[in-house]
Amino acid sequence: MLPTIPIDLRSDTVTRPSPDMRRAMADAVVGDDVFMEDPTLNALQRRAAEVFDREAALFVPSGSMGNLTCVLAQTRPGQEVICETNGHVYNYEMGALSAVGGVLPRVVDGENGLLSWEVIAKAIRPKVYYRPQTALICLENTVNMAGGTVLPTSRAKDICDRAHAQGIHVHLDGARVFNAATYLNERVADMTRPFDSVQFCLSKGLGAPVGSMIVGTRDFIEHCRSIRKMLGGGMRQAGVLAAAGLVALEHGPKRLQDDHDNAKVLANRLADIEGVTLDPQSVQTNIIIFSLKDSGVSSAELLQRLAERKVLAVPVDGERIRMVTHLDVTRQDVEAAADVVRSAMMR
Ligand code: TLP
Repeated sequence: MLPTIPIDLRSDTVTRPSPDMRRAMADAVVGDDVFMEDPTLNALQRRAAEVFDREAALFVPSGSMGNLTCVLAQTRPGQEVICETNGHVYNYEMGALSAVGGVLPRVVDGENGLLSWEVIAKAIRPKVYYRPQTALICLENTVNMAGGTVLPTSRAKDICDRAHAQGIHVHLDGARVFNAATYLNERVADMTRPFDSVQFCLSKGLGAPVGSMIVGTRDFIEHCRSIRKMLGGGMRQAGVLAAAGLVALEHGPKRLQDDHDNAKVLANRLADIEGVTLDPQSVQTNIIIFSLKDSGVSSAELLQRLAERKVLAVPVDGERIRMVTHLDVTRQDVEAAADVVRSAMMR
């Protein structure tokens, strides 16, 4: 039987606020956050700092603005930022690094999206006065376009320690860092301690409608507050959003294992379909990327057929498709979605 309402596997950004979250938003006590007088927003920022064991945190409207704010706070025009070839900050943020920050992205290939010090070290510029200087390394955890792969904490620490020894800062695009923490069964505070700055999203797996957080030292966050204002991200009665963020931060992480389990079920079923290339073992969190290479079907064609049958996903390129599980997708949904892919592959 075909699904009657769309099963939306395009992203974990598509979730809708739960009734509890909506109630918290409606009841939120608010004030003007440019005056730093929104009690609910201040509570969210205190809570995020506490969860990450940091001095301070700042609410930003999006993950992209969070990343850009952290880059601007730690670089000068003409300097370089090392990031992975398929990294979000390089590929999906409108080139803001260069367009707004005037910095040069220096992209290097990771293994399954994961960088190591050996790879990074080769890209670090010599300290010669006429060469652009490496100011920042940007890591991602989980790695979205590698299929939600997880960066081991020991590797992250190694990179941070060695970068710091050379005076280079390290930023974590932790849009889905709670998914990584769930996979590793570690605390986000322990996983992210060595980073100079961390951005994480409330509006992905955690289920809030809007918003990301930056965490760091008090001085760093005060600097980021000015940059956020410069970028147009100073908000007024943002407590209505922060109320949703508080619910997301308290309850969101506890249920991410369900999304990972559903992704595994989906991956196992997809891997069984003729024409689909996918190693289900490679699926660690809530993102699945499968290939249609050699199947004779392009990703655009299959996506069209899926949409006609009420299953939504996104292309990675001409032959690869991404599916993401989230709180608005059930076990029955992923089973149904796999059946739909099977029939759509036949035409
Ligand atoms: N990712 C979105 C798309 O932009 C691709 C998605 O559907 O996965 N870092 C990472 C690792 C992300 O995956 C995203 C969003 C962001 C940053 C940006 O967050 P927003 O969309 O809030 O600006």
